[in-house]
Amino acid sequence: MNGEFVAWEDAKVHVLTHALHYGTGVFEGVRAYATDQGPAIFRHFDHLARLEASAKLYYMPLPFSTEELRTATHELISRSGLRSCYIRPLAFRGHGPMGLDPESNPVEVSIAVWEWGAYLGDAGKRDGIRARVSSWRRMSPQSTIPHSKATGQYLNSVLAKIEAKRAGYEEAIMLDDHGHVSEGSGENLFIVKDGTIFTPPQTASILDGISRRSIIQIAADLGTPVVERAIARAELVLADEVFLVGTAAELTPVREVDDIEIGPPGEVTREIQGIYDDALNGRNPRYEHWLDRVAVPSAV
Ligand code: PPE
Repeated sequence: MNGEFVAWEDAKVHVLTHALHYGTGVFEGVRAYATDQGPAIFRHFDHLARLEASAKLYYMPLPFSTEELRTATHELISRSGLRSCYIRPLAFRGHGPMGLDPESNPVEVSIAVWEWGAYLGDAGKRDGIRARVSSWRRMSPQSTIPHSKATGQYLNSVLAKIEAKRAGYEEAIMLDDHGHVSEGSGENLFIVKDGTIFTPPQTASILDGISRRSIIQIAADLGTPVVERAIARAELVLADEVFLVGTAAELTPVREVDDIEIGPPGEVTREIQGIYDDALNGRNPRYEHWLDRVAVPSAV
């Protein structure tokens, strides 16, 4: 936290922290996986680059370089003793003047690690989840910045998630302000139709997901065509396969949308999920360059 290692119970902020009042923070969600050669952080550089981009879009200068954040994360994992973990870097406007102009508030930075299992459940990863199209639209780029992973913007996802859960579904799928499919509350979305994979484009109010990029690369390497284009709501239920991808959710199939059965996880989903799981867990040499390996003291 702000350059120091702080015990879990001491990692606290003042109630007048600017970001608590106005949502002026940016963050990342990253995972490290236990491999034969110790913990490996998946696409760490890409996540840190996106953190910088998120901060830039909100006029927030980061007080640490990417390399400093990377080194601190390595040491944090090493000290924690965790072999696999979720990693949450956060940069936010701290305690200072109140009011909407944050530019003289300090930018504080923390990184936390903890164990976090399957985000949409182990059964969800295996058998697929039930999703509904949200009544809430994904935030418009005309009012905030979908490309920035900013804390305040997550109120939008929180509303969608609460609505979906209370109605008995595991996840919400949000449309953009044109009524085209955008993404899940915390995942990007893919559909498969007649052997082609489709995913909403950068202009559909999506977060530029790092799992999304990885899936596009894996599909390209398999020779499976991937098309980034606007997706109509009806195409979700008419798809052969639907799946969600994100750091927390990894690759989670969707078996039902709006109470209409799509079916158990299909062939394309299964194949890509298998390759992706191997890549995450350091079992596929082809994707070794995606791993940032953490040196930890060997067990005594
Ligand atoms: N869209 C949204 C809105 C989103 O929050 C995420 C990640 C993604 C897409 C996928 O991005 P990526 O992780 O780079 O593939 N959501 C993070 C936060 C989840 C949370 O509940 O917190 C995550 O998966 O870590």
